[in-house]
Amino acid sequence: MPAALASAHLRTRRRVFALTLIAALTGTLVLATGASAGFWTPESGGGSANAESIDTLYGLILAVAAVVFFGVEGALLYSLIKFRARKDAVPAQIRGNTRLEIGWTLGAAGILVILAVVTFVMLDDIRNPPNSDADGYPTARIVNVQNASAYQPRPPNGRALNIEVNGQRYIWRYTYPDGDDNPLNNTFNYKTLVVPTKTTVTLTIVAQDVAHSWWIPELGGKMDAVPGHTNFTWFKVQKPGTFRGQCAELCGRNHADMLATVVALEPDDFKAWLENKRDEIDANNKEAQQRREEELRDIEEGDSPAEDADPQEEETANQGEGS
Ligand SMILES: [Cu+2]
Repeated sequence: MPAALASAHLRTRRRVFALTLIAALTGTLVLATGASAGFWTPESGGGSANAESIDTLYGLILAVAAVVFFGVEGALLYSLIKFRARKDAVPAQIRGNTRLEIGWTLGAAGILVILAVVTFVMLDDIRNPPNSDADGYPTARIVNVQNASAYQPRPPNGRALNIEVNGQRYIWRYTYPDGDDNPLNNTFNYKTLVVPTKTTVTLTIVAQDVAHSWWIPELGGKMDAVPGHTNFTWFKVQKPGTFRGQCAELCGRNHADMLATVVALEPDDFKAWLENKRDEIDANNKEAQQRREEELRDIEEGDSPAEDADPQEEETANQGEGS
């Protein structure tokens, strides 16, 4: 019976194809979680209202989309099976159904309008930072950034810890405010952004060489760091913790090394860390100054400069890992 054999063979091949397809889809879904954020929705968990709102909004839209998807696919599968072709059966000849057509057009439009309204309501929490908690780190009024071409969102009381994030190949530099107008004597750190909890942290994002992108998934969306342009974002962490991210814009050969970490400390611990960092930088500057003076003296006395007097050393001495 060659015909029966051939059909059995075809069935086996179809089954293998279906199983391979399912395995491939499952594999893609499982592997994708390792490469991106959470399984179904964006990451959150730092307690920052912007990240939480993005996550909630995403979950909401996913739920509505799931209801629509399973509804449509269910009706489709039901119809396919119930009304499948049968020998000698002539199906009912139906042309259009005005009520049904108006119904699903209005239904779809209604769903979109509701989603749009909910999105705009929640956008407020995503864009605009709240005030710091009463027991947060003491903050100052945000002053206007000169030449900024975008509006910097502020908390209702106008006060936040405003830190400058500077993207440079292939490291992030963070500059902390110190209340005076001279940015050259500010405390700074590389790689790790240490912040206080319960405090609204606003970020002024700039780039020094090429375009980078600041992204800590658990603390909200990405923000481009573009040379000659200032961008803004913010977050507010409720509990101490470590949040990891990376530059999200291909910026050159070592782009993959451009990691970013945010470490949130209790306000008192943050204060101690900041003072410690300040002292460390002062000590390094003093040492560098001393070395420069020694070199100068050597030159004046006619000796050649010491061999270990590397002018770059001062710079690298300050680029500690921090925290
Ligand atoms: Cu980069």
